[in-house]
Amino acid sequence: MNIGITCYPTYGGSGIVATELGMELAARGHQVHFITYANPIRLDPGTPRIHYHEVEVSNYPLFQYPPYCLALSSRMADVAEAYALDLLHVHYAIPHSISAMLAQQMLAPKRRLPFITTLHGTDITLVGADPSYFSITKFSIERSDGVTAISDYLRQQTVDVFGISNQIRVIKNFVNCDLYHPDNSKSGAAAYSAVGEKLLIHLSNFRPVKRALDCVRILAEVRRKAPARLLMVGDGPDRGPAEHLARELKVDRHVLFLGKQDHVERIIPLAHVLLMPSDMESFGLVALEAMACGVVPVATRVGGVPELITDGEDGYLEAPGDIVAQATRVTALLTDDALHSRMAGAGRWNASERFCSEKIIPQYEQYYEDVVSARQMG
Ligand code: GMT
Repeated sequence: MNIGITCYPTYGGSGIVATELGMELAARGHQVHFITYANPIRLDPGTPRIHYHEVEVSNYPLFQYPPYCLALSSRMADVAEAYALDLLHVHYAIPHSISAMLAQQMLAPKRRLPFITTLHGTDITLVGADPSYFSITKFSIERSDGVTAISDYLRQQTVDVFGISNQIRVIKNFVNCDLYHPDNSKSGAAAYSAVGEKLLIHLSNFRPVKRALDCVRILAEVRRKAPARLLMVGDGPDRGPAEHLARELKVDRHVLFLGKQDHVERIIPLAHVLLMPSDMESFGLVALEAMACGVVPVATRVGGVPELITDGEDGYLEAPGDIVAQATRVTALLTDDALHSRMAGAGRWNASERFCSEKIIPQYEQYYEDVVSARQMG
C-alpha cells in the first residue's frame, strides 16, 4: 500500500508511535510517506520505502498565527495525488485530522482518499476537552473514515467525553522487541554510576502531567535505605524545577539530566527500575519499552496503564503523588535481586507476548484494508 503518515515530529509519544509504525510498515514492503513539518525524531530517512515530505509554512506579516493546518492540507493533497496514496493515517487529532479531511475534499472530484485518525491521549483527555477545541475535535473524529485508540481506556474516554458514536478500534502501543531487549550485565551503567549505584530512569517530555519532580522526591526517599542514582531523559517545562528540587533535597549529585536522547534503547536496559509517576497516561509507551528491556516499572494506577502493567507481577502501580509508596516499591526492587529478576522476566514476557511489533502491526494493516475497502468494523 501507499500510506501517508502525519504526526508531531519532534515531541511526545504519539510521534514516536507514528514513526516506529511507519518504519515497521516500510520493512513489510509498504511505501510510507511522512508529511510533517520536520523530520520525525526517530526516523532514518535513508530507510528503503520511507519518504519524507516537509510541510513549509510561509510566515506572511499579516498572519499573527501562520496557518499550518492549511499548509498541511495542501501538502497532503499534493503528495496523495503525486504518489497515489491509498490512505492518510494521522496521529493526534488536533489539527491533523481536520487537515486530512480538507485534503480528502480537495481530491474528492478525482478520487476517494480515506483517512484514519489515531487518538493518543492528551488530544482527548486535555486538549480536545478544552472548550476552544472541543467541537472541532468531535467533528474531526466523526468525519474520519477510521478511528483507532491506543487503549480501551482511551476509547471509553472518547465515547464518554465527546459522545462519539462511530466505532473506534483499539490498537495498543507496540515495541520492537529486537531493538528493545534486556542487558543483564548492565556493564554500560558504569558510564553513569562510577561507584556502582543501581540506576533508576525516567523518560518524558517533562510536562506537568508527567510529575517529573516526583522522580526526584522518590530518589531522595529511596536513598535513605539503598544507594541509587537517577537518570532523567528528555526535556520540557519541568526540567528546570526538577533540577532545582534535586539541589534543594541535596540529591543533585545523584541525579543526571541527560536531555533528549536519540537512542533510548541503549540507555533504558542499563537501569533497574523505570519511574512513571504520571497523573495520566492513556497507555504509557515508555513503560512498555522498559518492560521489553527487563526494567521494572514503578508507575501510577491511572488511565490505560493497568492494561499494560499487572500490579505485583511485572511492575507496581501506586496512587499519583504517593511518594512513600512508590519509593517503598523501588527500594524492594533494588535490594531483593530475586524479586527484581522475577518481575523483569515477567515484564519482558508480557511485552513480547502481547505488545511486540509482530503482534500489533498486522492489526494496523488489517484496519487499513478494511477502511480502504470501506468495510469499517469495530
Ligand atoms: O505524553 C506523552 O508522552 C505524549 C503523548 C502524546 O499525545 O503525544 O503521549 C500519549 O501517547 C503515547 C503513545 O500512544 C501514550 O503511550 C501516552 O500514554 C500518551 N500520554 C498521555 O496520555 C499523557
